[in-house]
Amino acid sequence: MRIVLCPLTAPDAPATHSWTFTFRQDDLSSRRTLCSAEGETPHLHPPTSRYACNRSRRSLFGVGRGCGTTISAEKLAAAQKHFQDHRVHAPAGLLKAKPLDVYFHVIYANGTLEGGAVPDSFITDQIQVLNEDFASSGLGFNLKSVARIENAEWFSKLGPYDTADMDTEMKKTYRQGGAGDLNVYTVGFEVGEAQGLLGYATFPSDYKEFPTDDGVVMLHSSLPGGSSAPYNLGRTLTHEVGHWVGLYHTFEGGCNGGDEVEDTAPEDEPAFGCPAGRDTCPGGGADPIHNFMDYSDDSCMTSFTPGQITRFKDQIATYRSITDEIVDFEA
Ligand SMILES: [Ca+2]
Ligand SMILES: [Ca+2]
Ligand SMILES: [Zn+2]
Repeated sequence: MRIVLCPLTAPDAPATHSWTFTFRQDDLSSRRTLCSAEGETPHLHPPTSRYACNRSRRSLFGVGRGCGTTISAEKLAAAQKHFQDHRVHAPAGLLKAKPLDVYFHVIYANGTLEGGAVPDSFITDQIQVLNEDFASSGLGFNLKSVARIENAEWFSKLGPYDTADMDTEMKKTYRQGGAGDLNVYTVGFEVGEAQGLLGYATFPSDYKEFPTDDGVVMLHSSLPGGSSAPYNLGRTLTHEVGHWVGLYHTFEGGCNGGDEVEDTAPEDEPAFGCPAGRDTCPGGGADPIHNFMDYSDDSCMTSFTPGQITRFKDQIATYRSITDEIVDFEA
């Protein structure tokens, strides 16, 4: 049994009361989800808990980024221990590996933009944003192929915890490449528990056990040019690829700091909008609201820190075999 803790402070709860919801998944293949408020007996799919767990504030309160990538404190600690024990240290400086191949999969319901039939220009613009956002690390992305798949049910209902296992089925059918190849699927997250999500991703350390699951699923209208303002400048994919290369949310672990990166200030809860100067935790200066791994608006997100870049270069060297290529020096 895998347990995913998903801390969230509800605005109508007493200020001192932090709600912790608990996922209990029997196994990854069934993705059955049990949620409960802390201290309650878990029960299957209670709407408010599920909203909170899966969709964070965007869905609960109609505002805010919804990222479905969650990890329990226990699993994070185990993953971090494994990383420390097996860490491959990438050389300092820009990563010199060749650009990663990106396999894009457009799941659509019909031929309209609302139905998920995004034009090629949205996708090429998205790859450009991704390359710009990761440029300071040296990591690059090369669009290898775009597959267009008509499936109204997947488009509408597929999500990280869908009980019908559409996520698993889709990836099993269409995923391409190996550990160092990025597969991106665009869907609608229209109904059910995934409604309101912007995206979710798998972590590098999960690849070995669940290779077919590997990749990013994202909302089609969050592509650059899409209709999901203020989340339509391409930062959903930057954020999700941040997870895919091994980064956690900047607010992971709250003020105790849990993202395993020294130079990101601890943050008590996700930031929404662009609250300049917000400072929710003692020490470390203001909250990292401009970081790609927070929940701020796309226009507010501008950077990874050097510590995050060091971490993800080592994560992808360790778990995705993405390493600097041997450079021939002139004598
Ligand atoms: Ca930190
Ligand atoms: Ca602070
Ligand atoms: Zn996220």
